[in-house]
Amino acid sequence: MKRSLFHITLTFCSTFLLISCFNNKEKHYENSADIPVSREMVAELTSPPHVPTPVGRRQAKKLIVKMEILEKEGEMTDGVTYVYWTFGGTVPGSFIRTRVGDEVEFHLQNHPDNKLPHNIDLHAVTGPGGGAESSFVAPGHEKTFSFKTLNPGLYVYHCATAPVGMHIANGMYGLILVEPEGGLPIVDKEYYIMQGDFYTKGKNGERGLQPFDMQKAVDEKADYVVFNGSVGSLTGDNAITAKVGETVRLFVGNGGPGLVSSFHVIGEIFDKVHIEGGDKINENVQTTLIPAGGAAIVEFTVDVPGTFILVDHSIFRAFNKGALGMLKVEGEEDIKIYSGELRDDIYLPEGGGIQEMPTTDEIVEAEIPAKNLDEQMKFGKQIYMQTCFACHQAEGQGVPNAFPPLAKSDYLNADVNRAINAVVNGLTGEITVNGQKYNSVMTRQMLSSEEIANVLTYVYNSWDNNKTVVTKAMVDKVKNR
Ligand code: HEC
Ligand SMILES: [Cu+2]
Repeated sequence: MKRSLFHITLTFCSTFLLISCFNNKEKHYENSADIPVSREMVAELTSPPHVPTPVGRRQAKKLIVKMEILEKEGEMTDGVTYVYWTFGGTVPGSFIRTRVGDEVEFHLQNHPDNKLPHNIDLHAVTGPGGGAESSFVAPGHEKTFSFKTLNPGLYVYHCATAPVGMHIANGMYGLILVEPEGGLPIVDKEYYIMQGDFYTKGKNGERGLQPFDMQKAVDEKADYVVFNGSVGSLTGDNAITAKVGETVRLFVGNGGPGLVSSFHVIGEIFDKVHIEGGDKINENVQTTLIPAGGAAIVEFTVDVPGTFILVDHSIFRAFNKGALGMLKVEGEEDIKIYSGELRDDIYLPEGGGIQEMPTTDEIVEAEIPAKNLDEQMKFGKQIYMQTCFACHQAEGQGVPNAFPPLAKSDYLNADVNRAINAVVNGLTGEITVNGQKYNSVMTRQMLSSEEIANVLTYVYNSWDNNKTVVTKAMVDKVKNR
């Protein structure tokens, strides 16, 4: 809701801007490409729900962005883990704040412990692939490219490496804000929120490390729909906060990969919405649509205390799949505006977003040599689920045109030493598996001989393969060849 104080602040701000325009001899450029840059500066990057300091009235600069890609296990919800692929270690990735005319020098770093090559497509870039073509980077490498921010707005960035949908589904997206000259009007609180849909082998709530499920992703049947990468990332102690009378600005993005968001804050009306993150401002909005690969800036003044619930108003996603956050507002009641009985966490009883499931927790084994085939299978499966499944998939079915199948693979079954060698030293160049050609790169897997023996034994004794038992001695022999 708008209040007179808000108007006064606005009037004050515009007067201030007018005066500063008179004092400031800065030329106005019709074409953003002509804006000169003065000096260079390392960009402040923040993890959600925080955003960097506003650009204010600073001149356009050469802005150095250093973004590190990390593949890491994280918690989706209680008892459920997932291997996220991230820009900067979080989902969504680090927030980048620029102004129009900045010359961004982008350094994309792929951590040496990562397993896959990645790249970045920033929707704020004018150029082929949004930077994707120039930023394709292998583990242990860094790629640099540069671009000028021509259009103000709030833009999505994401990984665009094949299979693109899978990289996005694993969390590879974030927001980059390009502020207009002079900056956006100053508000009291700013936050960064991004929705994403996740597809796991097990159902919502099923415990353990859950691998990505390609078929569910293709069918757009999400198990989790969440804000900021996991269930509960914006609830309870993680809630965002404000005080009565403050103006809140939310930078809201939607990484997808599949679903469109109907963003709504229960008990608030957006005073302003920068529709789709662009220049056009709509006023007095209840729910705003945020496309996959799109964003919006919403602003509102909070008038009464309480807990306001952020949801995707496709409501089963909020209460059953996790798309639920909280804004906690402290301050004086105002019974003129709202007289009702407001209680903290009023939606919690049905809003945990977690369906309790019977647990089948697996015990994590210490690294001791396997005593028999049963143990080899058990240890091998664990390694497979941590290391190989990201590419070859949970049932060894692979991903068409990208990762060959290990299930019923003629290539695998024909030559055990060749398979050991692929895991020990990596594999590149054209190969044919079950009549399909693949020409890609498998990086060498950093595993001990014992682990390689176990994982290959697991693979050979699963999915209709030829039941070869691989021993540590066989792996050592290939290693010492
Ligand atoms: C980063 C993705 C990735 C990971 C992780 C990965 N592989 Fe591969 N794998 C590939 C690719 C790509 C190829 C095909 C390489 C080519 O085209 O030359 C391949 C090929 C193979 C092959 C031979 C082809 C076939 O289908 O039989 C075997 C065997 C294999 N991988 C086993 C494994 C095992 C076991 C693990 C886990 C320890 C693993 N891979 C982890 C991407 C991966
Ligand atoms: Cu990627």
